[in-house]
Amino acid sequence: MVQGCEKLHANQLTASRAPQVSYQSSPNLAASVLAAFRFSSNPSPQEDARVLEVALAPLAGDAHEIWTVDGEVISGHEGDLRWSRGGGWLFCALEADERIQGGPEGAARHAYAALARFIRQQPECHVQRLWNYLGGINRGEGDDERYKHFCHGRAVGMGDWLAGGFPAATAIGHHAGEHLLQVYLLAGSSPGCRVENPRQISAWEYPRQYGRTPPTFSRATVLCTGDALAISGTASVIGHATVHEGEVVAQLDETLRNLDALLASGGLPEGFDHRSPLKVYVRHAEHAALIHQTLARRLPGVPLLLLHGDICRADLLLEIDGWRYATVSAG
Ligand code: 3EB
Repeated sequence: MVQGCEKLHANQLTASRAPQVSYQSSPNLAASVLAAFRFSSNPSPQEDARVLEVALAPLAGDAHEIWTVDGEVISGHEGDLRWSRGGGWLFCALEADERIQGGPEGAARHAYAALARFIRQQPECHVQRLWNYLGGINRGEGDDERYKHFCHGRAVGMGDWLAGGFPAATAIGHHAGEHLLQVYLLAGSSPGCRVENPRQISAWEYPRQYGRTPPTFSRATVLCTGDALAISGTASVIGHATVHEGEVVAQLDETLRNLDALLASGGLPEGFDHRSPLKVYVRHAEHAALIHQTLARRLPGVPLLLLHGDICRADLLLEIDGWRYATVSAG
């Protein structure tokens, strides 16, 4: 990926292993915490640049996600960006206000242009994973759906920044008002490796029916350290089509088949284990118990965090993203 990276500073750590991601009920913000997310239906701004309140209500599981790295983390703010770095990794987040930036398209354009400007200057300039949360994601008909405006603004804001290979991503609708766009990312000092799913068409090649501007993400990234797969939002999609409309368990089964295909495609061992945290975005809160029970049976021991969010296609009832580590750590 050609990203115009500055030379790595001599004193800059090069990552030797992936950030360790876990869900916790009451986290302690140790010096080695790169980022801490609290999932909540009404997020409030946080002083600590590593802490982000994400506008999704938890439905089951421990509502804090913690990323820990090897080494001390430093952090700061720059304009409306917040960042932290340590152990060879960079976390960066931006919250944009659609009322100021011009709706979902303008907010996405602003967010991605600002992130590009900042990240390009950093030693850890290789984006491996991106998350996007916006309100009212399915409101609007056809090409006017807010998600499609977001996709267009994201592509324009990115420009040629990630043209060498889109990172893995998630885009989910929150319920905390239509003006808030939250975007955050993980970057490293060398490129990750993009992974596609042979069961699915690449999102950037989706046909016209899904919008003027196709979504710009890949299905997963093998992190530059080679020891973890960062998995994009994965749903009940085959080829480019949604399958099992209206059937929540069948959508869950299809999603699990897509996750298995991604592990194989990324060269990871089969299955998920106690170190493979998965976030499950659930459109209808009343489906949470059934989804949780089914997943707990299919994936015993896997840390699960269920969140109340809208999937970017109105006919999708759930989506799953997460991490799969290549080896079991001693710690
Ligand atoms: C799909 O497979 C479902 O726009 O960044 C999944 C992950 C989806 C990321 C994005 C969209 C995005 O097309 C939707």
